[in-house]
Amino acid sequence: MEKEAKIFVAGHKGMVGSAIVRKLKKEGFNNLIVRSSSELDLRNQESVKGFFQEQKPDYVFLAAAKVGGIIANNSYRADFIYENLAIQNNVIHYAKEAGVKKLMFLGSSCIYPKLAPQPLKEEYLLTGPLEPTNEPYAIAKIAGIKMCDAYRDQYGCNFVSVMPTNLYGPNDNYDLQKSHVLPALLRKFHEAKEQGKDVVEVWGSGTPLREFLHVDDLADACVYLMQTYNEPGLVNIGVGEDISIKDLALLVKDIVGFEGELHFDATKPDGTPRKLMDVSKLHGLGWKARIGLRQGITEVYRQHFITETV
Ligand code: GFB
Repeated sequence: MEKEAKIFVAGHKGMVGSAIVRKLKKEGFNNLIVRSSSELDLRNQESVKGFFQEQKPDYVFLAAAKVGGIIANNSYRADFIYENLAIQNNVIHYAKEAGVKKLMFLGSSCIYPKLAPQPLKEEYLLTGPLEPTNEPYAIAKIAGIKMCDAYRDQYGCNFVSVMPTNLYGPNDNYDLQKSHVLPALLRKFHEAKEQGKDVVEVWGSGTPLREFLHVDDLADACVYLMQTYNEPGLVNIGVGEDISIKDLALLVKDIVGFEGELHFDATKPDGTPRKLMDVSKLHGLGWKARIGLRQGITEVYRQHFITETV
């Protein structure tokens, strides 16, 4: 990727897109194109067609998506499949029409079968049934991977797919009904501490295992792979270590300094029992995560809850 290349970061206001923009700027890429959803509705075919015809970007990071935690995925099932399919259909197709040199499609670890062997190797894609709570989102993301591969096969497009594990970092969503577990726990423990509460509710049994990657590490990996990786299929982006939701809750409790108890709410779903990425392909490509979980959570906690209130 040349420093003066015209790079479109789709979804630049989200946690992932904003981290990619920060990373690109830091690396000296200054010819970035960004559009808010009110300026360009990526679900609208005509708008996306017009945008690509006019702008003709050289590179595209497709980080725009409708995302959310386990309850949001399960409650807005139609929106998750429709909006994600619409966004990626439009962006991938018109990127090809505009002659984009390379496009990176970002998926998710939930594309793998619910009970796949662990750690999750890239070749486990489409080898078994999906986790029901996020099946519509996963199906859309699987379609995105297959679409990139089909455009590579038929039209010779250099479109690549990367699958990040569960992410956290600046610009996350802290809405307790829609967010992922980490921002939810930070908010719940912080508010419980502020309000002098004795108990914090943690959804599910606490036994599921999840892997967490700081979004700055993800952005670093994406920019690195955009410059070095040109293959069909997919590559996992993760840290290669996981933690139980109970231990994560205890870690967040400790970082926040909450002194009360945890209560596990069994009426809420656990989701997939485990989804640990196999990162040997990624390591073989020359990239490793750097930000440790305690360090990353501590930074995010300070940035979001401490800095903003002083
Ligand atoms: O992060 P999360 O919502 O999504 O939940 P998934 C992870 C685990 O944390 C589940 C538990 O077992 C939740 O029950 N959990 C405990 C909580 N307390 C809370 C809480 O207060 N809020 C939330 N949200 N969870 C999503 C998928 O799955 O992960 C998406 O639905 C996507 O499609 C994303 O793949 C990365 O890891 O289960």
